[in-house]
Amino acid sequence: MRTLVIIPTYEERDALPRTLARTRAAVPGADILVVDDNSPDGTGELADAAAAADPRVNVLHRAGKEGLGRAYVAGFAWALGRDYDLVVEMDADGSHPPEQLPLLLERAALSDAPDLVLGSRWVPGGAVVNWPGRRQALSQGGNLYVRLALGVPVHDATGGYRVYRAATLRRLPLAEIQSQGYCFQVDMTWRVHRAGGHIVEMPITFVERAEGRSKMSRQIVLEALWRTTAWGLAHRGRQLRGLLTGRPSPR
Ligand SMILES: Nc1nc2c(ncn2[C@@H]2O[C@H](COP(=O)(O)OP(=O)(O)OP(=O)(O)O)[C@@H](O)[C@H]2O)c(=O)[nH]1
Ligand SMILES: [Mg+2]
Repeated sequence: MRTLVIIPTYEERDALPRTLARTRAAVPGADILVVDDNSPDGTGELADAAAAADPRVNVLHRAGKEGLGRAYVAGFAWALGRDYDLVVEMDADGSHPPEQLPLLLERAALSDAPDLVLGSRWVPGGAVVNWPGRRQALSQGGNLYVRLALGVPVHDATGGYRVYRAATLRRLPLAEIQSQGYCFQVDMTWRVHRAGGHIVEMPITFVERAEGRSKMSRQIVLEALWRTTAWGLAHRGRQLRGLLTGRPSPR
């Protein structure tokens, strides 16, 4: 299976080199695409140097910081313009240990052909290292809210360590996506679910970043909250209308 690992970066100068080296070692047959939003700290130049030294490393430069969602949509378009079978999302900050990727890819290649393999912190065997209780509560509470509001039957819809089948991405209206922060992950999960996709969760160990600075912000949490609420209300409204008219709406 031809595989592309997309790594979005914004000011990841300290973490990126090691993440690239670990990823190359863990999945030597996979290509890598770094999507950098013109990081002021020189991450883009660093990625260029890595690409010059290694034909499996590629770089997509974007003009400025537009959020994780936009960076991934651009990365997906790059992937779909080429001949990949599997497309991976992975953070640059070391939170998603590349050594776990072979297992996720193996699962994606099984004969039930999942549309999406979610690396999950919140299934048995999953774990989080070095996160304060506050962050764990936010992630678990957020995921509970997503499950209740949208009826998506997964435990870690907000996680960003995942494998998509390229053919599945090709069928989704990616250009429509408005989500910017990590609510992008919820948005994508829900789109795959509504399209009737087969989603499986695999336990991962998430490790809090050791270098650099988190881009999580109050604004990103609020975006996820309001968008999920709006989608949930629309979804439950459709279901209710379906019940009342005797025409149950699809999921
Ligand atoms: N290209 C691009 N990458 C981004 C942007 N925002 C975040 N990233 C990258 O996306 C990945 C996840 O961002 P983090 O800052 O780790 O955010 P997070 O994982 O939600 O938050 P923490 O768990 O606190 O680290 C990292 O590799 C970031 O460098 C952005 O606007 N553009
Ligand atoms: Mg992170």
